[in-house]
Amino acid sequence: EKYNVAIAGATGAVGETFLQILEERNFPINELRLLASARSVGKTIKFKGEDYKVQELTHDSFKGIDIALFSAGASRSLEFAPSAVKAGALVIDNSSAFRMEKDIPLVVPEVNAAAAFDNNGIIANPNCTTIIMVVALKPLHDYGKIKRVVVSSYQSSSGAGAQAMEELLAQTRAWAKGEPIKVEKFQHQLLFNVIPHIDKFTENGYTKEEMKMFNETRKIMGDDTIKVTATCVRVPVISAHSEAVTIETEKKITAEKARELLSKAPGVQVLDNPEKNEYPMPLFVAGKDDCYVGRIREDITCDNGLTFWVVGDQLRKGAALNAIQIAELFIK
Ligand code: A2P
Ligand code: 11C
Repeated sequence: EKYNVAIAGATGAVGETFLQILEERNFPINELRLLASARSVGKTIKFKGEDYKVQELTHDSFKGIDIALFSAGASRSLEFAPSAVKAGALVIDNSSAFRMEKDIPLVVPEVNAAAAFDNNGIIANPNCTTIIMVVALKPLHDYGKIKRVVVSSYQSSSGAGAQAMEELLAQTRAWAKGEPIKVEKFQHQLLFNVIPHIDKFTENGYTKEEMKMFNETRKIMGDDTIKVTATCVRVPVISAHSEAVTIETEKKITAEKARELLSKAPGVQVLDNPEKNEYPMPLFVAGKDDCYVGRIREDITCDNGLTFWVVGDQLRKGAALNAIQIAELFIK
């Protein structure tokens, strides 16, 4: 069977990755409809060697569509996803619009694939930083039950979209030419800097990105007792998010046991050879599908503590790949 697939936000950073991954995985596509803003109408995008014209995203864009992949921002999802559902499409939404809605599943296939089938037409794709963390947490939680997570993220510029990624490149070129450095997409210059501020600040002092890690982790893992304290930081990296994670578990997990559990976990690769200076880094992980874990060690400051480092390509596993893996749960 082949499916009619629409991509809302086809010209964006995630949209481009959707196309790459659909092609790589040879997703069974009958018709492909590429949607973006009026600004992009008339642009052509190549898929499997053929040119596709970008169309404007409207309420009428979804006639005959089976699967609609959304990544055009939360307000576009809120506005247009219901129209896609009405037209009979299954919506997989990459934005934060629906993630915490009670009757909308929030899915990472390695963690809670079954939840996807209990949907009313929309399935939410979690935040990229959360996805990358939970694929590593899942096998550890199943074994030792996680009580608390302390995480600091090192998020790349492309997490904020194609134009934000371009801003870091433009700042680099401007610096090299001795020209003034322009700041538009981020709050501050990102080149030669790190910015401890992703998404808006909330009343409790955490940012929305940090609260997504708290709330989404509980929903995906199906355990409202897990506590997550996150500090989310933008770093001058092009692609792939890194995270330093410390967990406290009910049952002790030794470093050796963690290595064994993580080596067997789907979607995870262990790369942990400190004697050879081998650990995951964004330059190595960008473009890869799996999340890579290294620097696994027992926390010397608490009894059942474990510390590790995880890196994932946030445009792939953190966004487009996860969404397509959700779609693959439904194809025959
Ligand atoms: P466009 O390129 O036409 O602006 P990114 O996350 O990389 O910034 O990408 C955002 C995606 O969302 C792009 O494909 C962008 O299309 C799309 N988008 C932004 N605003 C709108 C809108 N008002 N209607 C439809 N698509 C939009
Ligand atoms: C970033 N993680 O790197 C963010 C972008 O909730 O989907 C994704 C925001 C979201 O900027």
